[in-house]
Amino acid sequence: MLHSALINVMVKAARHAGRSLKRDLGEIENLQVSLKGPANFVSLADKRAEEMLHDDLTKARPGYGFIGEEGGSRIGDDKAHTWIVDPLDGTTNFLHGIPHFAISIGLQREGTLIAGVIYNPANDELYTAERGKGAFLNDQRLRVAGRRKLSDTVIACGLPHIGRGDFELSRAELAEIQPRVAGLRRFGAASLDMAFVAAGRLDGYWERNLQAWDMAAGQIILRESGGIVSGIEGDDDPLKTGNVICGNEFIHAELVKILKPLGK
Ligand code: 2AM
Ligand code: CA
Ligand code: CA
Ligand code: CA
Repeated sequence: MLHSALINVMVKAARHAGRSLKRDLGEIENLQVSLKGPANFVSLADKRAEEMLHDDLTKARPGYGFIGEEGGSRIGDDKAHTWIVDPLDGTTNFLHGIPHFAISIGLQREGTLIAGVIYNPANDELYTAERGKGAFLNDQRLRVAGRRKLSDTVIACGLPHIGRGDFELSRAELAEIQPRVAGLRRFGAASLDMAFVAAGRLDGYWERNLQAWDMAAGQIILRESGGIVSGIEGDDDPLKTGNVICGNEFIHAELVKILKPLGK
């Protein structure tokens, strides 16, 4: 797989931080877990990985802005470009030894996503995309699934937990979606949920109350796989609203039709 120079920079940084996460996964008991809020965990693993990503990306592209979950924003001299980084998406899985988590790196130019990389070091799955050039899982070109009937689909969602989200709204969403689909899943890492839709493993995914770093890379990988990504309104920007619905054009539309009225 021949990557562009830009994707190479992102992949090298992701693999470097991925090795750190893999080491840390082997000694979870030493990771000094702390709470940023109720059930909002952060550990040395998140912080180490973010520092490595910040250093590698900044060395390769000096001046680019950087938004990371654990470091907040840093403004650079180059006002056009901004990295949007989640050093460890799926911290709760990670801290439980569940090998379903990822590093997520998105790049915006003048407010438009131009590249994305999502990497799960536990199974070495690497998702890449560049605007106009398609999306890939390792060497394989990605395309969203073609199913058109909700009754044939496997859909993933996010669920609120202690300290985050609207439980009543979530129950209303599940009550509508669950009886209409072939399978409902909750994996716990938003970036990988989006990557799975891009790869056609999942037919759709929705979640509320996310942050830009959960979705930036996923958004461009999905679009380059022929998928549709929006907020719950159907035409809003997930990076602004923090809500996301994705799927192929048919399943995306079906999910919007059901979920949009519930949030009112
Ligand atoms: P994280 O592991 O990087 O925190 C699971 O539903 C998804 O929601 C994960 O991608 C997770 O990202 C994110 N998430 C978990 N807790 C969160 C919180 N308190 N606020 C915002 N996003 C959160
Ligand atoms: Ca977090
Ligand atoms: Ca995240
Ligand atoms: Ca994170």
